[in-house]
Amino acid sequence: MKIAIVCYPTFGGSGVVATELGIALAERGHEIHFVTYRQPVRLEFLNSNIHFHEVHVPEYPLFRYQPYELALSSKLVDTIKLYDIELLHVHYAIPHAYAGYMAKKMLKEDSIYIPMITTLHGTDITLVGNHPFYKSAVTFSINKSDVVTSVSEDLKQKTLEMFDVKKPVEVIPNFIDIKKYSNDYTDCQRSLMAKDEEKIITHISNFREVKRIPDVIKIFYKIQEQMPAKLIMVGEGPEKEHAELMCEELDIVDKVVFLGNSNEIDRILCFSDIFLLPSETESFGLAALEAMINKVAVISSNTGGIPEVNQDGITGFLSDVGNVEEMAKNALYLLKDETLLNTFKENARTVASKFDILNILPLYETVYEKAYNSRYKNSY
Ligand code: GMT
Repeated sequence: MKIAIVCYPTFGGSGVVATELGIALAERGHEIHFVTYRQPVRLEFLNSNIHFHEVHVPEYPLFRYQPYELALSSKLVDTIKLYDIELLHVHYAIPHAYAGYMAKKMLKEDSIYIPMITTLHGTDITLVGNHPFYKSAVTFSINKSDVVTSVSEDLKQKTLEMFDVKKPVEVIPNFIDIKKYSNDYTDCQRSLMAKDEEKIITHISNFREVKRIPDVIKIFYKIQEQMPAKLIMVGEGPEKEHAELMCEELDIVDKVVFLGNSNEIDRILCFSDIFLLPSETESFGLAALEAMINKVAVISSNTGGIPEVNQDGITGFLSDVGNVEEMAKNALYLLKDETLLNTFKENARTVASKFDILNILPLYETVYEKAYNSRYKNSY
């Protein structure tokens, strides 16, 4: 099929999922067209099956806010017509589903019927979408999507609770491309990061408030009080400066490494012992899944969709949001017992394997076919 994918191109779960999905679909022979304002970070190459169309928003002094939705819907109409695109898949409802619906309506004027799949990723429902200033438009664009998918059962329930949704919501979990992780790195270069006796704790995120970055530092502080350890912080975002300041105040600067954004997270995870994800809310926790496939045990909060990924007492431990005491205790319990830690690491890999893209991709393909076959009965 010829599919247009709309996503955020930045580091962040929804963009990563959309990009990896597009790449995998292209490998299976579909023609994929990414439509967004910058080339997605995980999209390293373009070929005859993978195209990228940049949305430009011309600046005009009259506008206090530049109209991205308008530019996106126009770009979608032009791209869909030019490449005979058959299906539109938008990731993250705001404002993509809204712009996608406008594109659908414009195309209908030319008797082009394009089905739109909207994948809900989390904060588009739980944090941003639920805001009274956006809620009516988000509800409308969800209901005007031809198929709505959510990345976890928990997110589906939250969507149904928070919005007046008239469409069925199908759960298609996030995934991992296991073949990319089939060769164990032998060049882990652990010694570059830590001394032999030091345990390595890792956190990867976009450093937004919802990730509870201060909890990451607090948990690590308690760990390093009891054993030699290093904390690797990967990512960029608004909470990073505060985190660096906290490390100075706690006098642990020499034990914490801030690496910034990275396209090589598997190389970092390869030498990690524990992954910390104490988020306030998390629809799925893709970062935890990426850690698990790299055989890293996960200490996380028990919020949102995380329990659908990290299994308590098997792949790691889950605690109530903010319970840093318990999270540190659980981390130390694993770190102090090498055999137990190794069992959890192996379990993490086994559980993560169930989310292999080969199991998940056909679920999207089925949804695409269904939507395409009923394109003349689309929601308008
Ligand atoms: O805040 C983030 O982690 C980014 C955000 C996004 O939309 O890019 O992530 C959300 O989507 C990911 C992919 O589906 C999920 O794994 C994350 O759990 C989810 N984040 C939240 O719900 C906070």
